[in-house]
Amino acid sequence: MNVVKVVANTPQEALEQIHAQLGAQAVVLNVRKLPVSGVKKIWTKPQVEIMATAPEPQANHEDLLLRLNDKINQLEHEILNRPVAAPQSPRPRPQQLPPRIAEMLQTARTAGTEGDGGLLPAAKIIEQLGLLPSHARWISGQARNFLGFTKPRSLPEEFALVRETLADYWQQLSRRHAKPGNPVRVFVGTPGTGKTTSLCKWMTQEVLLHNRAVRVWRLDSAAANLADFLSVHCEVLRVPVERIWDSAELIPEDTLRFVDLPGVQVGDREGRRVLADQLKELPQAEIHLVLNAAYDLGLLLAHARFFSTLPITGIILTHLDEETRWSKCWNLVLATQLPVTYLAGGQNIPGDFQPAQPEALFDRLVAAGRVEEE
Ligand SMILES: Nc1nc2c(ncn2[C@@H]2O[C@H](COP(=O)(O)OP(=O)(O)OP(=O)(O)O)[C@@H](O)[C@H]2O)c(=O)[nH]1
Ligand SMILES: [Mg+2]
Repeated sequence: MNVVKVVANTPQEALEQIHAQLGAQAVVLNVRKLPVSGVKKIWTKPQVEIMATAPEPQANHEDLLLRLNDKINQLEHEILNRPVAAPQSPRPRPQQLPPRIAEMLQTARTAGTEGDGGLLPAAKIIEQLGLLPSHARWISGQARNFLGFTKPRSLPEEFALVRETLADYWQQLSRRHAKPGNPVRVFVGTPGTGKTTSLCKWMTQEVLLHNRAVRVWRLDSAAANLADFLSVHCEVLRVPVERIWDSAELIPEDTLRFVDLPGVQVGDREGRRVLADQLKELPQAEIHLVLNAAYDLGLLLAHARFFSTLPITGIILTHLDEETRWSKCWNLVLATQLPVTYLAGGQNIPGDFQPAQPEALFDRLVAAGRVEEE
């Protein structure tokens, strides 16, 4: 990766230099204010350092589908030709595709049935890749009821059907929870999941890449909001940051509004009550539950259950630099019936922060299974 570092007096100047060197699509990796030491502080203004790189060339949609089909074909080939494991072998790891899938697929073919428990073989395989059994049964049923269902002729066709069914369900959830216009973006969750970091990443992209006007509210709740780094980051980007929400204040309609709140521990009902009262004051808010994807699924579901009394509109998954079990993402969507809105990874700002795409997440789930197999 060719990383370019630029130091300038303002973020705008730095960005102009980055664009001149790498083009308008440059990806900003990090932004920081350079400290000024000693007596120089008196006459020197702090400078801004931006690190950026050229964007990765994007594969087009058809290429991606071709690659996915190729992967599924390889997967099918491996499953059907896989040697049966020795009887003393330990329980298969959740990400492994056990040999009984091969038997099941064979049975499904020779007997002309759809396999174990009436599940579509593709649903059975994604269960082996980590999808909870109840979700696998659900998706199998849904895929059968999907518009214009005709029995798929091959496993790749069946995977394409499951992929489409899941993506369609995800879009339904997104539409169900979408807020009209330009809602206030609010971040809630347990302490330390990456709420403020996600806000900084999102805000930085909007300011530097899209030139949007942004305002930030760093609010206290039952606990004080100690995120000083948010205020420093806003200062670097020249984004106004407030400590009190004033509902009477008139803000231009195209300004993006972000609200940062301190975390609430699971079980802290008083903290959650105070938070719920604060959320009522924010009109038409898009409320993102920020979850650390490196936690176990059981813990994530417990967190989601605790916050489910709030009007959550979507989930942001952080720490994806530490976690690659993509089945967790699908289990969360299906269990909470909330869309995952953004995926974030790493401590750098803006670093990795992208809208979540259901098709890409399905492809990653399948691809991750393949990597485990190799
Ligand atoms: N590895 C990794 N670290 C992260 C990620 N997101 C945040 N962090 C780190 O996790 C720590 C907590 O991040 P914050 O953004 O302050 O978390 P928060 O949810 O706002 O925390 P509270 O406001 O105290 O509830 C910081 O050290 C971040 O740098 C991520 O995606 N990956
Ligand atoms: Mg915070």
